[in-house]
Amino acid sequence: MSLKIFIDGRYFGERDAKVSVFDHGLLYGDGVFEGIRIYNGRVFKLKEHIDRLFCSAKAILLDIPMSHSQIMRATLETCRKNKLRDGYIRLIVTRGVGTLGLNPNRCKRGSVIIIADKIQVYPPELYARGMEIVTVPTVRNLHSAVNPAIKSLNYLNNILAKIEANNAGVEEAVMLNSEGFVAECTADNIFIVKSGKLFTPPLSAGALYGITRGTVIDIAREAGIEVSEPNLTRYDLFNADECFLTGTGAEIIPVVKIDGRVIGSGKPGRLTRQLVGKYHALTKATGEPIYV
Ligand code: PXG
Repeated sequence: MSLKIFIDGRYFGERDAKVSVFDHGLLYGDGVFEGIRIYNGRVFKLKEHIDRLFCSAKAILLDIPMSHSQIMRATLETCRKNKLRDGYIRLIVTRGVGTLGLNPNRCKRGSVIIIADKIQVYPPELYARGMEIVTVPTVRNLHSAVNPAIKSLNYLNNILAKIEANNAGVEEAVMLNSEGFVAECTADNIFIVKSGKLFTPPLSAGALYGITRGTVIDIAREAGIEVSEPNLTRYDLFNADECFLTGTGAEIIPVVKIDGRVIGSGKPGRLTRQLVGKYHALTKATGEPIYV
């Protein structure tokens, strides 16, 4: 069955779901997006994702031509039309159709696209064994250039880092900022455990305000685990007891080797496994119901 894709208030089949070659989303990466998960017939953290979409849009002076509640309803409707119980939603707002010049004022109206599909996840062995990651030469965008808090369609900074990770034979890269502090990975935030406490880089180090990151911080604090957000160096990563990444796609994935250094015991750690259990329980039990 062909997917039904929402574009500006109408639904199109996969073959007909197209945007103009004059859309500045394509010409310049001018737009914002969100990646959202569907678990068990519910959209997980939908409000938080739409809030972040509006924050990203505000930062780039992009008027979203729908309200928060209209986007919420259209997202749920798109899930229903595609009969999904588990899956992945890509919410995109582009600057819209303009001229061959980067001036966004030439674009009359932003375009809203919602794709809801099945999800491809990392293989289960990777979660069981833990993954290996490397730090890469490409540094995270400066705040003063393109703020990494903006989830924009301009992902080349991350893509270059991903290529460098692939070239090193691993799946994910740790990106440092221009001062050499740990920022985040290409599509995930990073955490370490040291002496029973949880640490993750601050947003000011160049991390996205990850929704999974926020959820994990809440879960950990509720379980009485101390969480702080200091600047971290590669040395801190190498000497951690445990390490894991968080993201909508990856959920919580243990890391067991960084730049050739074995982390902790070389196996997914106890605290990481505890958080994974709590996270899975939350994804199953909460979220915006699709079928009511
Ligand atoms: N950092 C970056 C740069 C991201 O793009 C995260 C951290 C994690 O944030 P959330 O809010 O998801 O916990 C992201 C999220 C994909 C995909 O298709 C990428 C993301 C999310 C979902 C899917 O590669 N990136």
